[in-house]
Amino acid sequence: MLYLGLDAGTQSLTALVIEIRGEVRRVVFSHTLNYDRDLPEYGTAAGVHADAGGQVVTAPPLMWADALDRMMGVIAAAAELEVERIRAIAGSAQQHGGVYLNHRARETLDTLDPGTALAPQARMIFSRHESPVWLDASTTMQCREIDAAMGGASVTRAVTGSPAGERFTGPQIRKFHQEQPIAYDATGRIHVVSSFLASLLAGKDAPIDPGDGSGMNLMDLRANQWSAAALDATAPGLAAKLPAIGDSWDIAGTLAPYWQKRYALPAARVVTWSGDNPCSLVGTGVIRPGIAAVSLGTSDTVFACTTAPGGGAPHVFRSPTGDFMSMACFRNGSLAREWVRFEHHLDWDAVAKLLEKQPGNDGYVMLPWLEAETTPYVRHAGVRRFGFDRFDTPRNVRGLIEGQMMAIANHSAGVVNEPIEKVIATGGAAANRAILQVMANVFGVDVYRLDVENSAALGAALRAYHADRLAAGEPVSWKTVVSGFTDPNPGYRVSPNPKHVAIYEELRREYAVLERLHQDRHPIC
Ligand code: ADP
Ligand code: XUL
Repeated sequence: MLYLGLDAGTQSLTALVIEIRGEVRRVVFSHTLNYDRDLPEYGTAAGVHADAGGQVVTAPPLMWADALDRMMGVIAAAAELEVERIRAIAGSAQQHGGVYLNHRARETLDTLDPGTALAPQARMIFSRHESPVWLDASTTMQCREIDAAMGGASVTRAVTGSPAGERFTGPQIRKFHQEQPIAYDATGRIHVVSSFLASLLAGKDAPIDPGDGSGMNLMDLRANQWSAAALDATAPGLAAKLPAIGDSWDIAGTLAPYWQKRYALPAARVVTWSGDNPCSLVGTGVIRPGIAAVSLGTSDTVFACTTAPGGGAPHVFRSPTGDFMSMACFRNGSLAREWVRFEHHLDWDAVAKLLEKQPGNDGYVMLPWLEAETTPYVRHAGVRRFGFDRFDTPRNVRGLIEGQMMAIANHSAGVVNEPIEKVIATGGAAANRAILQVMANVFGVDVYRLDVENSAALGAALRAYHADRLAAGEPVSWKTVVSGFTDPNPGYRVSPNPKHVAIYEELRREYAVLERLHQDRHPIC
């Protein structure tokens, strides 16, 4: 049997097909479309449109639909794939982004013409042509209003799993309602990116899964239902605009006639999609407590599986396995690493050499907040340097990476909630062994990289397998689902250097103090 996992990331759409046949468990196909490179007509940079100040960050939802259409064409044409063996399709998408559909969208999507590409047909279905994405930081006022209406940030957090957050769908909906009330009224359905793409595949309104639903500030985390209080605090008439919440393993439908006819694809089951972080939890095999998964993508995230929603994590989501996942998200991930690399005219090998050369023990520290940061909450963007200036290339490189790793490690304590046994590293920058060495030294435990690079796409494919077997009346445990795909490869193990662990233990305390002192201040330089 073949299972297709799609991951609609910030910068690209990836498809990954796995084969599961008896003892055979392998990845048989993988392909990525990069929005900037492969869909240049949408004019995105790093997958988004940002305003000059970087506060308002959006992407055209039509681009995501178009990319999905092109990807299904690529899959159908792949000589190495027997597409008729695809049993089920599940997906993963960047979290938080809202897709606003008008009242005519349903009818348009029900009657798609397989003789024409999707984009020209879908052009008219949106009541908002630019979707705010998770990088948007323009809803501070709405967050305050929502928290106040809920009875305080701690109440919003207790109910929905997170305090009102700028990038979360609910505050973004509130801002849309306040600034464009007519367009809000013209909105018949508000999806998240994951449920929007699942709806396109299934040809009907797909549910939002609890994993991605908990990234909205709208869902009651314990009940897996919309919270009436959160909806009331957000915008009028919202309940009627939201799709249902379904289980992560629900079958949203069968691949719609458009796809079957246009690309000669089979009547595969379309499984409810989830967010990229919840999918990565499955794709990294982090299905039990005690393991920290660190994803070094556009943003950096650290997450862990927990059996109860408590703890000190900035965010608690539902996991697509039915448990909970705790998470912290760092906005200054790869974009900040790219910045220091360009600023100092380095390629990744040169960055790695600098990281290998100088251990961080001569008293310099950088708070790596090139952009306004989410963990900890930092409103005033700007890196803060202590003990060096902006011309010192080695210290800028080390300072940034070490600062990022120390922040991740310090904030992991509340996420994992128990001693960390090991770290699983994923995402684009996990390809850089020198960065993983700094991570191992800072955490003081072994860091593993997985064989499959896109853990969100793999997680989606594995979720397709799990849901398909469940629907067929032959349920498979999560342990069995992930086995053979997410076992850490010992060849990719990076072990800590005890001397550096001792240095970082002290530096981490210093970093935490500086972080507290400066998070509310303007940068000095
Ligand atoms: P996302 O899924 O969030 O779009 P990825 O996980 O694909 O992002 O990561 C993409 C990022 O990986 C790029 O922006 C780039 O900065 C980073 N990257 C790629 N190769 C390396 C490397 N060798 N060292 C450090 N970072 C790298
Ligand atoms: C998580 C978050 C990001 C996006 C990026 O809260 O904002 O990790 O999901 O894909």
